Amino acid sequence: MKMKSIIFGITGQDGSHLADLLLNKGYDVIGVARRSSVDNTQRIKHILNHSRFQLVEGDITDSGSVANVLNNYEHVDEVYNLAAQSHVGTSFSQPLLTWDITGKGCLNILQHIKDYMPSTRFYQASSSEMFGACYDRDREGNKYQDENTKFLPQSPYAIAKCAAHHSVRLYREAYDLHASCGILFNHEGPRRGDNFVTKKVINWLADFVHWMCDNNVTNTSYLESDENYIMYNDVTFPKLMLGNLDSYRDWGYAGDYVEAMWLMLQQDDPDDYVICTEKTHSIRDLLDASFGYFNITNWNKYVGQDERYYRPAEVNYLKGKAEKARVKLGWTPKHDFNSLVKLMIEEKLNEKLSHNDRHIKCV
Ligand code: NAP
Ligand code: F7E
Repeated sequence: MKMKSIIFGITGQDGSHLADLLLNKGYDVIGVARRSSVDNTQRIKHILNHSRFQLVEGDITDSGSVANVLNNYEHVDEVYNLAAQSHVGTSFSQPLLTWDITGKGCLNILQHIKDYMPSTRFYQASSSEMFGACYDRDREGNKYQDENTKFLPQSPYAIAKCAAHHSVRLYREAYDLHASCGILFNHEGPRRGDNFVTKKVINWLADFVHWMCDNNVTNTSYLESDENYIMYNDVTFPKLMLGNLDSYRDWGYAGDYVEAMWLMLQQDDPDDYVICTEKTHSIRDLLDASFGYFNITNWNKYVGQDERYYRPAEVNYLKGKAEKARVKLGWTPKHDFNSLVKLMIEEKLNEKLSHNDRHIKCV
């Protein structure tokens, strides 16, 4: 029989990748998107007319809306909750909204599943941000986080994710639901939102390289810079403004990570799994790799720091251990940090080339 799934958060990075995966596996996919005054379907344009895909309106902060969506379908095999206010920085300025969406939203879905569709399998998008300031050490003294590491959340986002995570555990144990959490470390790709650090750096670089081409800058040594701008003769380009450059993240590719979500729901027993690459890099490493792609070594000349992008509390170090996922799910990531950066840059350059026919290989 054909499998049926519902994805909350369909318009987001992961929702779009997961829909691709499930459609390829032959599922019927119902994607839930909240009402928006502008088109929010950019990432799912390619599947909107797919015969097994249906887009419906719904908002996870409204339990009536969640019920309307879920009541509309019979024999739903799997529900994925990927919906969230997912920006950590924004969660400091909008903590209550973040709580309602990222924390309470999950409970709205869980409660409905418990009451009306207890045999449906449920996936919750938990996050490595829940570890916050906590880590363990291996025998060599290296820091890592896995399923046994304590949570010490450092943002309203992470607190909301912890609440959702514990709700899933409780409902699994108390009501015998097949409900699992993927504790996913940072994952990125060409569909990543523009205000996350990887995408922000790569978008800026693509624009900068185009600016150099447009102005016939054939060698970066001709460029000068001040606090805010890069200068060439009488033309200027704004510097890349970032916040903390010293945090470390375990970055993987979103397309690999949605595979792990699906695998969790195929297991006989529900459980929680850490999903990561087991490697960590700083924001400085990200700058080395992405500027390095264009053979620009001295990125300090082009990058500034701005108070606005610092957070009131930071997660300094994330590096996961995915042994449980490797052993139980048979999951391993296909992309590493360098191939991820290359993939994101090349997709961005292709996108720009298809918008206007300019050549950017002049550096
Ligand atoms: P994303 O691109 O920000 O997508 C979030 C999705 O949630 C969007 O479709 C958004 O809709 C939707 N949404 C927000 N508020 C909603 C509401 N009230 N009702 C219904 N839908 C709502 O995030 P992502 O990177 O795909 O991440 C997917 C999930 O994994 C999120 O829960 C995130 O917190 C979690 N996570 C992400 C990472 C990562 O590195 N990407 C790591 C760990 C965990 P709009 O398009 O209308 O905004
Ligand atoms: O920041 C630093 C920033 O916003 C990464 C979400 O998907 O992954 C993501 O959360 C690091 C932080 O991701 C800028 O301070 C410096 O240390 O790309 P990010 P995040 O906060 O790690 C987790 C696992 C999730 O669950 C979240 O949903 O980069 N940083 N300068 C900056 N970050 C941003 N955004 N912008 C800057 O200018």
